[in-house]
Amino acid sequence: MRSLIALVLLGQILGCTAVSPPFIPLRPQLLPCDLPEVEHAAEIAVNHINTHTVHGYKYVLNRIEKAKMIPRRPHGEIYFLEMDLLETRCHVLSPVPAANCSVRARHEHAVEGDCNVKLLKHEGEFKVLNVHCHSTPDSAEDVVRLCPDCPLLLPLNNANVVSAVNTALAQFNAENNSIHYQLLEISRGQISVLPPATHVEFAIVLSNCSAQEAQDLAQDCKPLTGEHSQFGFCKATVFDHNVPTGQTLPKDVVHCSVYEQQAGAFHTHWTEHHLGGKIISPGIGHTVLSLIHSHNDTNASHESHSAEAIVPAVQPAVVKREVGAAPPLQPVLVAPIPQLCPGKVHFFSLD
Ligand SMILES: *[C@@H]1O[C@H](CO)[C@@H](O)[C@H](O)[C@H]1NC(C)=O
Ligand SMILES: *[C@@H]1O[C@H](CO)[C@@H](O)[C@H](O)[C@H]1NC(C)=O
Ligand SMILES: *[C@@H]1O[C@H](CO)[C@@H](O)[C@H](O)[C@H]1NC(C)=O
Ligand SMILES: *[C@@H]1O[C@H](CO)[C@@H](O)[C@H](O)[C@H]1NC(C)=O
Ligand SMILES: CC(=O)N[C@H]1CO[C@H](CO)[C@@H](O)[C@@H]1O
Repeated sequence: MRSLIALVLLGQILGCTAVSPPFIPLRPQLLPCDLPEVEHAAEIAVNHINTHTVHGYKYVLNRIEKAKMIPRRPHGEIYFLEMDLLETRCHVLSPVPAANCSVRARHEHAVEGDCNVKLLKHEGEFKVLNVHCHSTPDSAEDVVRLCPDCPLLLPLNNANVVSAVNTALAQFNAENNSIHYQLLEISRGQISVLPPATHVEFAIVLSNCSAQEAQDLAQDCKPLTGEHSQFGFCKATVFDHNVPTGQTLPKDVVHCSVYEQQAGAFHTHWTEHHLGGKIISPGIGHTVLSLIHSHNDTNASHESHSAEAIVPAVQPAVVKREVGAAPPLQPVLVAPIPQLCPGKVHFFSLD
């Protein structure tokens, strides 16, 4: 199989494809992961992922694991990429572009996203056809090895996490009696032992109630939608005063950023997604909110599926070439395959 791929690659290098008989099926071609073209495709894919994710954080490209391309009939090419992403500190609601967001450090319990992406390149433009991602936190062992006292991620429905979020949100709301925010999503939760505290991050949405109205009839308060909608994101540290530490604990720290409305953003769907019952508590039992699972574009079905039959398609083509006497090809068949992938690590490796 490896030598077959080598031959296919060599064919490309020598420009043999130009003289390929027309009946040879379209073959996939492995691409070097650091090829500018592949990196460009990955950039488009990551941007797509960030703009279509409704939970958690924006991600940035860490490494391209594998890349291949198949010509598409009648024109264009289909690219398949396997990529590793890393979670940034920017919530998906934040208007800050992912490129400007800092990557979460390993000692904060980093989270990796693994994505398989399919793109169409046509007339020089890449278009994402399909994305499949899942996100996983770094192992607890890795975090502890790097930083024995660093807090680990907890399930998002952990009782301490939920309680800390409620305390923090109440404090934020108490600072402004005229308006009232509701919880949209708990995005992260960690507990530290010294000092005894719960560290949380959560997204909020402006409701139609004042603080007073919220106290009187909380169940009647609903998130404002459409042009009145307003989202924010909070980070808080809530100390556990019940744990005897022999020292006075500081005041709880709550910091929220309320975002300006973003033109053209998909956020109108946000409230529905989170509070309209379409997505049922994504955090239950999980330490991280999952990255988008899939996105599909029905227009993608135009592509030729026969092109994906990798092994059988190559076999007869190789025989044909050998019989067809292309002498310069022979010695190179035994040459080692150059290490094309994975590509460079942009931040740090979680392997
Ligand atoms: C993002 O970074 C670029 C380049 O450093 C800068 O020009 C731009 O203003 C930044 N944008 C935001 C929203 O921070
Ligand atoms: C309270 O909310 C109003 C309306 O958004 C705002 O104008 C005001 O600055 C806020 N006050 C504080 C103390 O946050
Ligand atoms: C908020 O909206 C809900 C649903 O539209 C409504 O029942 C409730 O009375 C509103 N609350 C206030 C204080 O306007
Ligand atoms: C599919 O293609 C049609 C016609 O080109 C276009 O109008 C439509 O917006 C496309 N759908 C998607 C999801 O891109
Ligand atoms: C697997 C999957 O998500 N399929 C969906 C692709 O998109 C079409 C149209 O938007 C849906 O009907 C499918 O369920």
